Amino acid sequence: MNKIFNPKPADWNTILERPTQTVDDIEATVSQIFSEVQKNGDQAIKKYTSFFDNVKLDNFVVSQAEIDAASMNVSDELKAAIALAKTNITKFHEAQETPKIEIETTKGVRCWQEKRAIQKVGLYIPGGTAPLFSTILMLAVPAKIAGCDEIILCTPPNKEGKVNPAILYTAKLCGITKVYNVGGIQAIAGMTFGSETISKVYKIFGPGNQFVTVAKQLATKYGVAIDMPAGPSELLVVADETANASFVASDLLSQAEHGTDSQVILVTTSKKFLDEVESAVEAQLGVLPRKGIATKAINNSKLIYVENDQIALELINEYGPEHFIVCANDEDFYTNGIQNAGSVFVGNYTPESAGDYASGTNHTLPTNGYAKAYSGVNLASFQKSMTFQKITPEGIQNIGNAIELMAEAEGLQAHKNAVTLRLDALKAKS
Ligand code: HSO
Ligand code: ZN
Repeated sequence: MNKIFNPKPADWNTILERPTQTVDDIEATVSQIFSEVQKNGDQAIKKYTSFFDNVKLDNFVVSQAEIDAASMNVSDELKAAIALAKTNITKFHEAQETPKIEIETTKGVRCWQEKRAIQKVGLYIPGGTAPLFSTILMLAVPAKIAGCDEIILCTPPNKEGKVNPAILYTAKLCGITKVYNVGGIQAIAGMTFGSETISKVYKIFGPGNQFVTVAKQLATKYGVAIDMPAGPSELLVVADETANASFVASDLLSQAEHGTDSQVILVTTSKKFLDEVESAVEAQLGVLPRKGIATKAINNSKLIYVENDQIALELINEYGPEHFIVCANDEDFYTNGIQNAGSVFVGNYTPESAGDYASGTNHTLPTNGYAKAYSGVNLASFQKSMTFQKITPEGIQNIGNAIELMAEAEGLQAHKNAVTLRLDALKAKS
């Protein structure tokens, strides 16, 4: 791990630079596949499934029988764990429901705001080295609470052309009935344009590799919304001598094992603690099944010593981590002062894994500094805010003249007329 002592603020950005992602060469491939899927639908989707995933599928709809059968291949213990996680995620996301807001802004002018579900959403669940069935809970639970009418799920086939049973089991548990055995660019293109089999959606959610990320960005050019621009996982821990070095090391490794490009950072006000974490990481890393991946991520990671909490906080806000763990004596200083982070974990007994699976918060979060401007997935991600208004004759008399004057000043006579006609009609009546 790279140790850095008292970095100057002018150097923070360079030190905290994210591992670079090359997207230029991917864009051409993504565009090509998009235009083929737009033109040839299912046939193009199957062609690219065979090309990228090396499986030939006559039909990529996962049958109800297959979805039902998955339950046999998930242990009772795991089912109970998934049920606990689902309960907590449901509780936390149900509590995010907001009431209708209604006020009279001026006498006779009533304005209100209501939420409506996004009718059609597509969830993307990656396969690859770790089948993240927990992400289904994070996306499908709020989608159901919001009341989305159509929730479809795309996930890539494994070498045998099948979907991991835990993914199918969790999808069924969440009430998803349409599961497609399709991944990568072709899945995102399918959800963007629709095909004979896949229905077109209004918003696409979920993590993925660089190809999926670029494909989601291209989807937005065709008017499909996405949850957020995604990037490799990140964790920043701030800790002082009141923290536990092996706990902190385990947290750093938990994010490091996601991918070779994951970024984990320790910021500490104790030089002794910094050394303790370094040794603890080395000790724990050696026995991890995914040590190959985690080692590469750890090699890029930083252990940063700063003189006090104030400097630490400024540096953290400048970085804007996806996950932020606070293991410091003055917790409140950090929880009150943090401006830019996807999700915050407070205290020595709050591992980031808790939020990944079972505490109730969402684990689909902004990376790559997007925490400065984006929220993580939450109930509102599956809703739109709509505004309504109703104006009485008294109301239009109260605000009409202001509208006329402003419309006139903008040179928009027709706008002014829409008010003037009504005010004249009211005058004639009285
Ligand atoms: N930490 C990941 C989510 C996840 N972790 C799923 C385990 N499973 C999001 O950055
Ligand atoms: Zn994780």
